[in-house]
Amino acid sequence: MKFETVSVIGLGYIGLPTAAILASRGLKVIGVDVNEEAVNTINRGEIHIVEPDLDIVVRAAVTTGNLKAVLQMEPADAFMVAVPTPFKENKKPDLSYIKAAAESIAPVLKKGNLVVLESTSPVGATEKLAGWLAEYRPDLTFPQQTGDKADILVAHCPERVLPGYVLQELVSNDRVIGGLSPESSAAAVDLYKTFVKGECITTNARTAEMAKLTENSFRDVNIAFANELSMICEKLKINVWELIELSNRHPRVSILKPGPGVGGHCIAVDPWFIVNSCPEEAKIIKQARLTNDEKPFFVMEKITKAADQFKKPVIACLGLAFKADIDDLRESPALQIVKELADRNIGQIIAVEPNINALPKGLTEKDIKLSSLEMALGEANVVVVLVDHQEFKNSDRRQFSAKVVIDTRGVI
Ligand code: SAJ
Repeated sequence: MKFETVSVIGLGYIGLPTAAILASRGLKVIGVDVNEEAVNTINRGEIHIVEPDLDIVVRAAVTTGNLKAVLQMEPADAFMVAVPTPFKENKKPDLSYIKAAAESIAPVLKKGNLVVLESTSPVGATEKLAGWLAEYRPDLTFPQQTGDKADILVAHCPERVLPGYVLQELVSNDRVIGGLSPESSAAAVDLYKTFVKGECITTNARTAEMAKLTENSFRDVNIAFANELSMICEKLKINVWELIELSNRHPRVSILKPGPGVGGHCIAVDPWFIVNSCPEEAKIIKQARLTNDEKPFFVMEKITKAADQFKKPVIACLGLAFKADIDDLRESPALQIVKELADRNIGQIIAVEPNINALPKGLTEKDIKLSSLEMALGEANVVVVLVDHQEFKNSDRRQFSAKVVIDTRGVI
């Protein structure tokens, strides 16, 4: 199948890079977003998120006229849905953004169109999306009704890119493509082959949905193992970093790194989609989530105890991002720890985050200073390493001497 115009719905961390890459391959790309500021920024050839080299690709795509951002849906040959799929308070998946996307796509749908769901989704979400489209467009047929004879093709192709490496991974990663019909899978492969160098492997939509959730749950379970080890080692007075290094010398052991908890909007969220659909069966997956969510509190207790030794504790917290060398503070355990420390009122808190210029909302209201590494280390008596940013790894170790150091990332 040949595609000339592709609409990408949701111009965030996944949608915008995907739209820009498609445009760089000569396709006409219409990016749709509800955020007017984001739309205006993109149309100026600029970006509203941080991702290495994305600005260059977006500027080129806008300048050639192949990428434009709009607020209102327009007709296209294919629609790629890359909207958020968060969970609600009770950890149940919130599919309202997918439903809203279906509502906006439906009026412009034409026979022969392909709709691909890219958002990480609970099993059954692609069927739901197709169900909503069918409800809004009873004049068209869909794969769940007429299989390969359907007017509209629907598939799931979960994004799998690592923040910080999005542009490389978008092109090089293999893609799992799960159509609601074989025709839908084949059409989606044709679309992804325009920019993916990795293999495009086809399956059904439910397996594709579960594959993505499985990948992130696998990582979550393995990080939970490392985090549990770090808590065990604390009790047994063993250096967990040395322990892991030694154990990893075994040819079939490869333990991940403990940290202050698991952040980001993927690994801390997606396993709950499995737990929510199979609560009786998903025992390890659930426990891993609980263990990783407990880790920030374990770290807070350690810091509180360390601060207790000083009359006037000054606590330097190195890093606020959810992982190394990015500016993304979403669901960050480091941010959670810093916020909670300020609330506990245990001393002066100095935050060091080289990747941001100002403290985010939620921290500005609190008694927290944002400072350079040098200034913070000059003033602090307790130093907590929360993120393994390059700046911290490369710092002069002498600056840490005579301080109580709590290194959650094994940097120092
Ligand atoms: N972390 C550790 N120890 C480790 C590895 C990670 O504590 O050994 C922590 C990080 O510091 C961070 C969290 O886990 O707080 C998640 O970071 P990450 O680098 O493992 O993953 P994300 O969330 O940036 O991206 C993941 C990736 N999934 C997998 O590697 C299986 C990515 O490929 C997905 O596309 C992405 O989720 C997503 O969008 O779902």
